[in-house]
This record gives sequence, structure tokens and C-alpha cells, in this order.
Amino acid sequence: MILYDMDKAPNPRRVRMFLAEKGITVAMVSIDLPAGENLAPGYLAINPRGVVPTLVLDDGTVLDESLAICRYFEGLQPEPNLFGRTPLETAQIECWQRRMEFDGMGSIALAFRNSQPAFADRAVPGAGPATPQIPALVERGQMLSRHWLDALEKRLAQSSHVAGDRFTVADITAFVCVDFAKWIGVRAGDAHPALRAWYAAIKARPSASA
Ligand SMILES: N[C@@H](CCC(=O)N[C@@H](CS)C(=O)NCC(=O)O)C(=O)O
Repeated sequence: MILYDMDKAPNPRRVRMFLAEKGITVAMVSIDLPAGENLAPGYLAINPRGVVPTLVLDDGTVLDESLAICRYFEGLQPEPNLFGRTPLETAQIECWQRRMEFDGMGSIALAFRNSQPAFADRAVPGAGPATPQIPALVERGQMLSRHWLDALEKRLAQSSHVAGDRFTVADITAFVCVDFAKWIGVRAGDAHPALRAWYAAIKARPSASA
């Protein structure tokens, strides 16, 4: 199998971190997003959406969503468990994972994609229709990202990890988003002591540098 990757992009980083936590090694091919390699015919033949990460299995099956790829590996290798053991825990982890993805990643991406000159006419990632940037969405994305960061602080003041008392996929998404938020100038500060302590603990894990 081959994992199509890009070292600086947040979504592929989630998958690399997940694999590192599992101790799974996969052959990787790096796609040069700044050079537009994801929109070139060669890559579009693999993933017509033109996004990374993409996992191609040995039989040619394509998985092109970060969390779907992580779930596939969780099924192949259940330990260490990162998606939940009981119906309730699995549902709770799903809640927090989604909150990190939609409230965090979604808001940060809104500000990032609508502000960078490199994304003029490509405010939505991938090979979809031309999408002009809307400057007002930068401010909205930053405001929502700050709100997400404050909500994460409240959560981590009550809970050692994002979804409960142990490390899960929700921590991976949250950690990657905290780093991604720096790209739009949104950072944890003095008002986020619990978040900063959690961040330091996650950063100390070997998977954080995957
Ligand atoms: N929902 C997808 C999002 C994938 C995505 O947006 N990937 C970005 C990199 S983080 C990308 O491929 N961007 C291509 C572009 O900028 O056109 C996932 O979680 O895998």
C-alpha cells in the first residue's frame, strides 16, 4: 500500500501521527502541494479530488479521508486503541474528534484558505470548481478559531485529555489543529494554562514529530 502525503499539511500529519502511535510503517509518497502536484493529471488519476492524504491499497482500493484511513488501520491493528473500546467511549471520542475537526480545523482552514495569496481562486482545497477568496471570512475564521481554542481550554481544565482520561484520536486532531492555528496567528496564551500543559505533554510523545 502507498500513503500519499505532504509533510507540512495538517491532515496528512494526523495520519502520520496516528500511524506512529500504532507503530505502523507504510510506504509514503510526498505530493508537492505548493507546486500544484495534487492537481496534475498523474495525481488526479489516483485521487480525482486532488487532496492528501490518500491511501491506496495493494488491490487498488482508494481511501481519501484522514479519519477513514485512521479507522482502517485501527481495524487492522486494534492496539493501542485510539477510537474507543465500549459503545459509549467510542461515541464520546467521536464527539470530541468531530468538534476538533469541524470547530477547530474548519475554522482555521476558513481563515487560512481565504487569506493566502497562493490560494486565490482556490479557497477550498482540491480539484473542485474555482472558489474566489472572501476576505470577510478571514476575520470570521479567526474569531471562530479563538472561540474553539477557548472551548478547548475549558475542556482540558476538566479532563486530562480531549475525549477523557487517556490519549485518543481526538488528541491527535486537536494537537495538529493547535499547530495549524499558528498559521493564522491564533495561539494559546496566558488564558490557556490547561491547554498549554496538555500541548507540552502531547508534544513530548514521539508521534508528535512524525
Ligand atoms: N477532509 C479531508 C481534507 C483533506 C485536505 O483538505 N487536505 C489538504 C491538505 S491538509 C489538501 O490536500 N489540500 C490540497 C490543496 O490545497 O488544493 C481529510 O481529512 O483528509
